[in-house]
Amino acid sequence: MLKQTPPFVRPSQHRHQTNQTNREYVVFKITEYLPPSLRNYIQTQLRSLRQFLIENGVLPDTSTTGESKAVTDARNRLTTAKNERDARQMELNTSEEDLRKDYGPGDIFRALKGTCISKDSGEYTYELCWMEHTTQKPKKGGMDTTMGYFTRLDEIEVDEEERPDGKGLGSGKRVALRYENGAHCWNGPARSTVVILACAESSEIWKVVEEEKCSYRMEAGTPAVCEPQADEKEKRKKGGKDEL
Ligand code: MAN
Repeated sequence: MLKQTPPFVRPSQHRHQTNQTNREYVVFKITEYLPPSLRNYIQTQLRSLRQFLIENGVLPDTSTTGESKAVTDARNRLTTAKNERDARQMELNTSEEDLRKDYGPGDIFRALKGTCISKDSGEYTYELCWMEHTTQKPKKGGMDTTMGYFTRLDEIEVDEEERPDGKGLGSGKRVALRYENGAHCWNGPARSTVVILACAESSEIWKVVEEEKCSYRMEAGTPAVCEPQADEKEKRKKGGKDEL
């Protein structure tokens, strides 16, 4: 607000005021001689001018924070830029972490990442989310239980009879996915799952067993672990191009 010092009575502390304040003072002094309607008009005009200057960052808005709009705007721009930078940094970290992860030969599991398959077994539905987590869901309702988060690829030797429907592990070395640090088991370890894979036409969980308390084993089929055919291997060696 402009100072409403009455005319002629100029308090001693005003003697060293700046030129700007003196000029304001003079304007107010003069307005005292004008008819009230004109005085009101000039005062309204002065107030609008001051407001205009505040809004355009020329004068500080001392009625609120004591800083000009330009400073507030600059501070807001800085906060926005910092938030954007932090979000980008997080994206960068996630991408770098992702690139360091092992997604198997030829990054075969990268395409499956985040997709899930499930199977009913006993009182639960078991879910396998590729390269992410495994979950135990009670069929009668209630809370889901995490059976582990994906940690690494492994290789496990199996020796099972071939099944006529082909939905078994057979015998030999098999790719396995390790899921660890799941929900804590009452009086026991954190839940974990080993998912042993065999070649199949489509991705499907074949069997789930709780081998030891809170330690689960899933057997699943997926085309992701099918060995390339001999002629496919040959093609890849030649740079993926057919011979003429
Ligand atoms: C739940 C399930 C079981 C597990 C017990 C352990 O009932 O997760 O698989 O054995 O908790 O208390």
